[in-house]
Amino acid sequence: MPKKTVLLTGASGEIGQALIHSLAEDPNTSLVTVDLKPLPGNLKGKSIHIIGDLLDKELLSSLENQYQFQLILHLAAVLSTTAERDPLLAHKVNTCSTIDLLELATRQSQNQSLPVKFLFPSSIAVYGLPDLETKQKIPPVHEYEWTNPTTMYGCSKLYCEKTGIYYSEYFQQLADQEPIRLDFRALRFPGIISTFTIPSGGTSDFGPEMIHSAAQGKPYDCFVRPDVRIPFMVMPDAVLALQMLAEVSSEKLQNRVYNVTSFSFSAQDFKDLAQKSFPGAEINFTPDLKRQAIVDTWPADIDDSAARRDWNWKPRYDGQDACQEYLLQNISKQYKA
Ligand code: AKB
Repeated sequence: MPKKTVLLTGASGEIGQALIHSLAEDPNTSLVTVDLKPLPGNLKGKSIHIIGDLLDKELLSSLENQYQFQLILHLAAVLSTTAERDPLLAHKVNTCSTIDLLELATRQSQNQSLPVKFLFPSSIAVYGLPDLETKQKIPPVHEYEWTNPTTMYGCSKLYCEKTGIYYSEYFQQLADQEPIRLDFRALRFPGIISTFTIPSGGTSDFGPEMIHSAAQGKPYDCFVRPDVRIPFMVMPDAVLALQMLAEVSSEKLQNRVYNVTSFSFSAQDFKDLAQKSFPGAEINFTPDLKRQAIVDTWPADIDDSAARRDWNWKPRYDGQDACQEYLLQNISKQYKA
């Protein structure tokens, strides 16, 4: 069987690192990774790693000339808090790099006469609820509701979703002959929690930061109110969702953009979980009103029934106990070493 060539951008980030572990296990995959940073030592040798900036046109043309990709996982992005501090940087990194890669994937789809699959991690940040009262009373939000983002990160993710759909469905729609187009698929992720890495620059980071601080015996000052609630999932489920969506045949997909979620936790739920597992953990709440206001526009829960219907999505870890099994046990081991 000929090897499948996969491009993974943002490879040194949290999801990127987790994905490399599983992608590199497949002997039929040749993995090319790109990031501004080197890979951590435990991932060295698992891919052809290129250190570089996706905004560098020369880097992109050398990737295009050297490889024919069948799958692109475009993870590189500036997260929501960092993006608010530098919206222009977020625009460049999040949207310009995406459009350049969509162009590359389109050319390669045509050269190979085969749609290149383009997997894109979107986010609950594409939603923008007008006020807390609405957040508290509405049912889990569907993909087509409340898409009025209030952050540059959310705007850029929504723009990339729409542009990906455009390249998949309408690119060169005026041409005499229907072109071969790429196959764009996106997941709207909730906050993600990993045992092995700590996020940075996000606004859902209060959950993972609290658990990691408690595991290290460090005090934690939470930047949102105790009642602030959003959806979350643990890293193995984020990887599972990307892999499932990459593998499902296109006939089964009724959408190109899917919500995926696992459990909804408030900041207080995280505190309870952390203190149950690490008795004596010191956790206080000192809300940063501006960051908290961002989380207040994100839904408390999202509806992922379309993913369940079309590609049998189901998280492996979907509750407090399961979360404890993956997260807390592994985290204790990590910090004991
Ligand atoms: C962030 O907080 O920016 C991200 C997200 C919710 O997409 N973790």
